[in-house]
Amino acid sequence: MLNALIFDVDGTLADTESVHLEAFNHAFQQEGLDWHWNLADYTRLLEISGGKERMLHHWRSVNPGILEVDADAVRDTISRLHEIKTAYYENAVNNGAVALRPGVLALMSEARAQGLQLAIATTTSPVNIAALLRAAIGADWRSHFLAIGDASSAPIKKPHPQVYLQVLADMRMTPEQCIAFEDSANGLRAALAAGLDTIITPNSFTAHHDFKGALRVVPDLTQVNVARLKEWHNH
Ligand code: XBP
Ligand code: MG
Repeated sequence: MLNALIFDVDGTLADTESVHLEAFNHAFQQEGLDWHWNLADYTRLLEISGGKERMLHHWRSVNPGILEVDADAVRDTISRLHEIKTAYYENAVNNGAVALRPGVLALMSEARAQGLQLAIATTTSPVNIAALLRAAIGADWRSHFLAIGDASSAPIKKPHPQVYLQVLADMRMTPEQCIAFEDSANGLRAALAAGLDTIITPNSFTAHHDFKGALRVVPDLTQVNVARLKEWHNH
């Protein structure tokens, strides 16, 4: 029985990562750091879920002993960089920098009309979800979702299944009642580890990832409807 659809955010609901990349580079420049991530850097760095974790991974790669020198100062700097980055990203999204991927809104509307619940399971920050969905759905966006798991509620990032397990518990549902939608190998591994059938919609940052175990890999959600999801899910 299919009762709920659980959506990842970045790369799945919308192609947000190029704006995240711009926001990270803005923060580095603001703080006077000589870091600048290009597309190839960022495609590789996206293998680390979570903006703070990603920046710390980069810092340790360019300065291996940095945490041994002054861990508190490093964490303070990462937090400050992430605040600057998130403010820039939120402003860019509020100014229309990102649209939902094709088919997303139609599938969400059809699912709700047929009595299915919607949920979100992401490693991004809560403000980023609100900015994206307020612009795409409207001020009442939060009422469309029965549960939301994000970086603030699930600090252990994908591929750990924590955020999916939390959302399933919040919805009081079993994995068998749900389908997850993801764009990346980390996201797929997290959803599979939570026991979820997973539909993958790759993007330019993740097209090369290994999607073994996905229920389906489709270019986008324009050809996906509730009837087809139920057919795939029940086999
Ligand atoms: C993708 C991520 C996030 C974003 C950046 O999240 O890993 O870290 O890249 O957002 P999703 P933050 O699970 O939605 O694909 O800087 O807020 O982490
Ligand atoms: Mg994603």
